[in-house]
Amino acid sequence: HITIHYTLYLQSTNTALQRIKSMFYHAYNSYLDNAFPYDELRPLTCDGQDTWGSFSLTLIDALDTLLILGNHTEFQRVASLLQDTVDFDIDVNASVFETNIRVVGGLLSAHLLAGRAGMELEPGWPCSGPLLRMAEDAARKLLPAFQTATGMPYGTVNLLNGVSPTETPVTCTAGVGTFILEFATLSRLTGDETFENVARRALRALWKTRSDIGLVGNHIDILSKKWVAQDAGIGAGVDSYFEYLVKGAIMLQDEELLTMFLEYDRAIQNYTRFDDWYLWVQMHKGTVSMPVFQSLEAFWPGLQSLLGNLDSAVRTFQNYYSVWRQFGGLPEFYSIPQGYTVDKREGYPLRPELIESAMYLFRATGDHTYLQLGLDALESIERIAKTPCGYATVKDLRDHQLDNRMESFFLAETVKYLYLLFDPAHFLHGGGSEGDGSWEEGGESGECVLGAGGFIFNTEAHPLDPAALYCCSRHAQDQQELRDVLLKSIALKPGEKKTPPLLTCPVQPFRSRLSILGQVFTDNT
Ligand code: DMJ
Repeated sequence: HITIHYTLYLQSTNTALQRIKSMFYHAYNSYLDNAFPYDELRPLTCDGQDTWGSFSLTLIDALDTLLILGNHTEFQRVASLLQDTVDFDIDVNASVFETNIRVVGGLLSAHLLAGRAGMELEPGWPCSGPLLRMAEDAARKLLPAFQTATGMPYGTVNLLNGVSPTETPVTCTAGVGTFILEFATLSRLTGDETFENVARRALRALWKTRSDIGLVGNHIDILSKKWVAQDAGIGAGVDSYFEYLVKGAIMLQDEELLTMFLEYDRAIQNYTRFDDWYLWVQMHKGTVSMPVFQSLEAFWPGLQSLLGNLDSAVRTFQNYYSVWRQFGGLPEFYSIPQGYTVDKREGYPLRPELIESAMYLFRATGDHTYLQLGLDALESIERIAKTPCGYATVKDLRDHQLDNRMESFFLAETVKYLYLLFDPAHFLHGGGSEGDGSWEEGGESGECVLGAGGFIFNTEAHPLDPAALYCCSRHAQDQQELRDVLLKSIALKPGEKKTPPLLTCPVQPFRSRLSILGQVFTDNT
């Protein structure tokens, strides 16, 4: 019985993986044929448009999905194409948040996966490389937004001229607190601490603005630190702030970030959770302001599972899945007391969050309910959203009207999480389906053991490798130690003794370290 069940299971997951690949290529090829170099495909008119900037956003966002689906040659082609065609020196007002999660995150992830894709790597990789330089280039364009008295960033920046003097100082909470993953990655790979520092400064400033009952609102004036929208919840405008506290804590092994999250979580559970739904409440009083479930909130069970809060994650997922079953998708807003959609928020722009949670929960529990959600999602998207030119935002889940838009997160996140849900042995889950196992060597003489510590997905589903961060920052630290030792040896005064630095596991070859640190064997350790 077990063998038959297992064989059937494998057959159905293989079929699902093939269907997901076809879904990806239907949209991807159509983007290339009809929309490139614009940011997005318009799936009803079969053409393209710039939306979040003018940087072929869909291609940057989809780049790592190509590799994850096993297409190394196309990954290599697109990685080179983007280097030749994308220019961030443009007079465009861009969202600091979206540019960070989609462009910086997408390029960082592609850079870190370039080794697996068989790209030719420059000697310093993963601590240097062309895609890393592009990511850094894009992130530098965002830095002027952080030059505020509070350290909290403006929401929009002109990529050529910096922040406009007329720019509004009102930013959403997620727009202040969703940088640490990409910016710490940049800093630790390149050795330039600026990025991580500005992200941390913004996080600490935001933390200080929480209410007496431990909640944050939805929009804040980053200059006066006044909360302009005081609804506290886990959805739109806030979501990825909490996500980055948890994932930042894991990726950077950072207790400060975890402490912040756990304190928020206590207040969230206390004031906003009812029957495993999460509502919106007034941030100072804790009184309910909106008894609504938003589709963006569906990332929460996945995040809870990362923290080990499985029971509550499973129950919340069931609530959200019941909404999916009711409509064949998640409406943007769902009124919990009425059990129905909210006026003007009936759409489903092919968002990934419920599928993302299903992926985490399937890994944590092995329960096939989560695969069933995956099949339901595949079926719905094929039936409701497919057009001859791609997949379209569902304008209204009640009558299946469509909008002429395919957001770049469809290929970056929705398709990727679906694929990873049905491939639990994928290398991103620590499995060995990609040939030689779950890790690879990198760095000078192959001292970096990459991928061995698992991957952290940024909020746009771009996987980041904590091992690479560790390896590059250790490499820089070791080089500094060597420089210090050399300088000290040169500058020794007569009679002064050399004091070797504390020994750490070397990142550079031991022999080169030994040639300078020969004295390590002469002391009594
Ligand atoms: C994506 O850009 C990211 O997941 C973001 O955190 C929220 N919105 C979309 C997907 O719904």
